[in-house]
Amino acid sequence: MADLKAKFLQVYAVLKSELLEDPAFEFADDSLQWVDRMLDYNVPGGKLNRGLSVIDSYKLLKEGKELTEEEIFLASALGWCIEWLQAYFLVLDDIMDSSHTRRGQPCWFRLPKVGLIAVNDGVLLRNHIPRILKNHFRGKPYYVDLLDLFNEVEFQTASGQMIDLITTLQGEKDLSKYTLSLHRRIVQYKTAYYSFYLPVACALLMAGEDLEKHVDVKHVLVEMGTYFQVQDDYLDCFGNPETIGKIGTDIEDFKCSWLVVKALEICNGEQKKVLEENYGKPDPSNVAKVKALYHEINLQGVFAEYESKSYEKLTTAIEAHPSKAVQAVLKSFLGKIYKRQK
Ligand code: GPP
Ligand code: MG
Ligand code: MG
Ligand code: MG
Repeated sequence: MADLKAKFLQVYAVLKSELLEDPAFEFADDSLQWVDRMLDYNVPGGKLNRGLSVIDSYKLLKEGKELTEEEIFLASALGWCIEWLQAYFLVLDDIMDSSHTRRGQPCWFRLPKVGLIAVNDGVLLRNHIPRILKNHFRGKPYYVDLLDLFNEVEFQTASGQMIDLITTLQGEKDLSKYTLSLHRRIVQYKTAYYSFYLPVACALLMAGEDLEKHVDVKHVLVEMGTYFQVQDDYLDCFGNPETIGKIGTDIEDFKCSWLVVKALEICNGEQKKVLEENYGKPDPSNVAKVKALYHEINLQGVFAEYESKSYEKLTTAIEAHPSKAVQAVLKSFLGKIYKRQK
């Protein structure tokens, strides 16, 4: 595994240098340096779970057959396309959420020299993906399906992000619209497709599979992605910023987070008033009151219960799948995220 990660990281260096030598654009030294630095700052510094799981999944689909060097390279390149997509989303998401830190460093747009140039960097990151695909997959029978997959998933994510954002609009701040079904819709679209379905779908395409025949796999992965975003919402408030590498902003941002939805379900009239008066305000004293309320109603306990129930449900769904190889892919995913602290 360590060996695979080392190989995966080597592929990043190859892809980056190809992009920097792109014949479609004559980079001057300063633009070359900008892209180089922008990529290193935003692409490889995360957990790399999404990217690595393309190779993992492909390997499991091949049922233990030794992968060729070419297969490892291609699966890694697809994994990096997902990491590029993630970098593009995060650079822009941090602007939209007014976040401060990401992966243990200031958000890219917070750097004095960057600011809103980060918007264009997001566009560039996004445009790198079809260039990587063109460089390495143009001749493959599944090339068109790959392009279509990335486009579809990007559309779904941007649609989820839109709902995430417009539900928080100033002047329409109304907690009564925050329900579990709205939350589900947001997280399914903004997180689950690109984080969970996309890596497995890439591996399936590489293995010559027809994605239309794997709707049941998609269904389980979307459920898993939903669970993953509930964890993200939980960690936004209860996680250790040192460990998760980011400082939460969901309370300040009036987000339709799983925590506030659950709190609204549990609260009595008086507690609801505390939420209404303090949720979605930037002042630390308002945020502290919301957090104190979360503790008072034991949201941590509610989450722990949700977490073990989700694990059980997902395991049952996985074990119902007819293919042992697919089961192994899904179980490996679940194992990586169950009770995660970051
Ligand atoms: C995660 O939401 C969702 C995304 C990163 C998708 C962004 C999509 C765009 C089209 C820009 P989040 O805000 O809870 O993530 P985090 O907690 O990591 O900031
Ligand atoms: Mg965010
Ligand atoms: Mg966001
Ligand atoms: Mg979050």
